[in-house]
Amino acid sequence: MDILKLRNDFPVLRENKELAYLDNAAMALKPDCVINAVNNYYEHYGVNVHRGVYQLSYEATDMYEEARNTIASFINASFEEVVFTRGASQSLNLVASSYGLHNINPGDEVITTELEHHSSNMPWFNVCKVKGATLKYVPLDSEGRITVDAFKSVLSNKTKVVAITYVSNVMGYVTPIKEIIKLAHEVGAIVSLDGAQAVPHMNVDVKDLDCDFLSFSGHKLCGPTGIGVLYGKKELLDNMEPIEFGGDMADTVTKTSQTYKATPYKFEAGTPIIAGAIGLAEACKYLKNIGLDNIAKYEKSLRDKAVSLLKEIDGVTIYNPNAETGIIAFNIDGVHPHDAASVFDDHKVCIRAGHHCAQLITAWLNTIGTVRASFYFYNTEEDIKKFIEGVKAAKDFFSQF
Ligand code: 7TS
Repeated sequence: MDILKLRNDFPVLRENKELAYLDNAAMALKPDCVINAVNNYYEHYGVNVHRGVYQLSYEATDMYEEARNTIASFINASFEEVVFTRGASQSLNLVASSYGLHNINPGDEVITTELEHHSSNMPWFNVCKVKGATLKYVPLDSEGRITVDAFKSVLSNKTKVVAITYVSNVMGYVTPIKEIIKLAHEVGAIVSLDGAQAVPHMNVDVKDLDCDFLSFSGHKLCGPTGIGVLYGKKELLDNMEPIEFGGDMADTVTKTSQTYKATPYKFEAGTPIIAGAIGLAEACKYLKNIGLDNIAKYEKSLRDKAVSLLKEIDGVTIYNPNAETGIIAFNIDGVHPHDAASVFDDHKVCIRAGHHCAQLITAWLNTIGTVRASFYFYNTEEDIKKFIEGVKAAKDFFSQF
């Protein structure tokens, strides 16, 4: 990987040479090829898909459906198994509202964890409340990890759904998901996997994992905002009810009946997110070209270097020193995470502070929030240097008070 060459693909990095962008878990920057693909659609097409009976619309439809093909192959799914959504949150909610509300009954159990982003656990809290089911949490180990043994301790033949993250957006831990999926299937449960922090950073193969659903957002993998994916096994999607109704998803509508198009279209009511899908497909090609294994390895090496430098600074608590991905959660002792973040901003370091929409793990860590630095493939050792200088500056500044 030629990092400096890759960095040159990103207008924001070209225009802000001083910037250390370390908020990649919130959103990844966009390379030229993605911006150009979106612009190309608006500039040369800008028409609706599926409905138009004219050449421009046929071509736009081809581009949109070809995007679905590219994204399907990126995660080793079939074309019909890729539903376009607004993002991971909408995908995760779709599973809960469509599968959950129709398949969960009083007395059933749903398993989730304290490592979830709110978009993963909250929809199932709601399903359990509405349906009289029980939400169970996998006890985390002393490092805050999900282990297979701990998962077994809450799994039972009452378990119907496992709603779980692949990679935590606060701790950066990779869940031992293959074993968990296998165990869940043995008791007849399905697994809704939150891949928002996994798909941009590692090879994810839905067939190999055998997950039932996988949700992720385009914007975290160098794609546009407003586009996401719900992967679902075809036989599950075929048997699920749509939760939004209207244009494009309808088949036949009379005053007394309505039927829907086949999967995936029955879940895509209204004018689709055409430019978003085209941009996301371009992002998938771009990442594939770099190689997801290369990306994972490089990010791990960056975080290991940053953690070892961070450990040398007294008065810093690192919550996930042994994580396997590019996320570091920490606090400067006695400094509110938001106060720390403002000093980082003065040093042109973009990081995130707070609960990161994951209040359960924040409570588990017994803190009000954390400072989070998150790396991507375009980060450099220079960024780490700026980051460490930021930590030292924040520590020095607040030690005056
Ligand atoms: N799941 C995980 C694991 C996430 O990290 C996020 C977003 C979502 C779901 C929701 O994705 P969205 O695109 O629908 O918003 N996480 C973060 C974050 O950590 N900081 O900002 C957004």
